[in-house]
Amino acid sequence: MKNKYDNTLIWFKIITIFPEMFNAITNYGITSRAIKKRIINIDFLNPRNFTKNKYKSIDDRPYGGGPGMIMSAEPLYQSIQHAKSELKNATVIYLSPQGKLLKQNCIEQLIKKKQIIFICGRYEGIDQRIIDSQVNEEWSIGNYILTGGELAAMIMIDSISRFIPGVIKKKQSIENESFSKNLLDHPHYTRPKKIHNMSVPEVLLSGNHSEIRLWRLKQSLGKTWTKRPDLLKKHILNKEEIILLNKFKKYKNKKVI
Ligand code: 4HQ
Repeated sequence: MKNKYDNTLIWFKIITIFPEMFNAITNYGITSRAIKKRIINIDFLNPRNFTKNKYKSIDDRPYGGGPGMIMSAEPLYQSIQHAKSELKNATVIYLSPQGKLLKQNCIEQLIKKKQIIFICGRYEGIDQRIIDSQVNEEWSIGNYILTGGELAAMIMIDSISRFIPGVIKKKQSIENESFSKNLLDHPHYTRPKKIHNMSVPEVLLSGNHSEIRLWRLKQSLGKTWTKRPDLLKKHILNKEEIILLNKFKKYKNKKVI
């Protein structure tokens, strides 16, 4: 008999001392729906449950001295072994500022993995021997310091999930998006036609689909040129786009764009 878990595309196991934080993705929005539809599966292992000491402490002072505490190796090691025994083909990911910087094209690669174990560190980080012996990939969500890896893991799961076929209804709404093309999205408008004396660009009400496409592409190019010139440099402009961007530049001070 085909069991109801068969269609699960990605299995996530998260090693964290704060599993409740993940309610932010398990209980809300599209990620919550993806779990209910069993497209993704998320469960947790708390290293505190693998401690052997009386106080269930998961941290200790750093060898060599210095401020802060380090997550002890043993409870993490036990958690990872347990996780691996359930997900036999898993990639083990540690979130840290030392990791590879996460970009949209990385997300597109990560969705190919079927099983991912995330290690969420707290304090000053985890014992290096865990990284050396257990971790397959280190990822960073950006060049800033967080208080723990949980938010970073949630960001990774969130952005991976929305890329899985069936999680977001319209395939087009994923493909259309900025980063795959190194262009920012065009502006969006919805009803009503007028709010507080501000109207919707006439062309969007015209029903002329080829004009609408050109307008959106021009806005998209113009916005990227204005706000993210670094992205635009990576985008190879075709003839049509060169003309549209020049048009945008020409009128940018005249507010008729
Ligand atoms: N931390 N991208 C330190 C991060 C981080 C990041 C997570 C802080 C791990 C121990 N994680 N803990 N940036 O700043 O992923």
